[in-house]
Amino acid sequence: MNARFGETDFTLVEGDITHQDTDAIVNAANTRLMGGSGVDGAIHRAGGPVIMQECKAYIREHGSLPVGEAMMTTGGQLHARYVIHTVGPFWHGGEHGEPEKLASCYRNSLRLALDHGLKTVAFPSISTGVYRYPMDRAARIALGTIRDFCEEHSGLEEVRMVLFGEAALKVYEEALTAEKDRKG
Ligand code: AR6
Repeated sequence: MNARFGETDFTLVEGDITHQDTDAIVNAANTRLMGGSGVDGAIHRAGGPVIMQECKAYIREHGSLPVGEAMMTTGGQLHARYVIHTVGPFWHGGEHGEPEKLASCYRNSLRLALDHGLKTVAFPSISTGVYRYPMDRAARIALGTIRDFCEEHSGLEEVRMVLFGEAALKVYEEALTAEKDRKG
């Protein structure tokens, strides 16, 4: 399913984030950038040790990456040249700033991509695995934030969301239909 947000093509696809051929893929990381399961584990496995080396160097220099922030490493052996690491919020019921923090993940990742002159970016559904953010709520935030950013900034050719499995894709497709109805 596709949409046009400002000058940017937006696409929803089912698949594996590590297989994407975009300039950058986004990692659903943790504040210590130490790797983990889910997307994080898959990216480090597929990209090789150079990504972890760069994450460790970043932590030594800057300390932990706060929730909602983003940093970038190279992509190692991935098709994507870069990995943007962002830390989603853990779901504590929605009254602890989770929506704002999740929106920051998408905004800061897109800003980083633009600042580095990248044209195409692929996101997974941040926070909806280990961090237990309800998928339908996360989808609304992801789509609304990406749309607002792309309508305010030119330079990105494609933003892709890569959903793991048919059920996740369906949730995002319904959210995209609602988003189109909301804003036209
Ligand atoms: N490609 C695309 N999506 C995937 C893939 C994949 N290869 N694998 C899982 N997903 P998660 P989080 C989906 O847990 O919730 C890690 O341990 C998955 O079905 O990867 O932000 C980190 O180190 C889910 O919908 O990220 C952190 O500690 C979504 O990607 C913590 O987990 C996100 O699931 C971050 O948790």
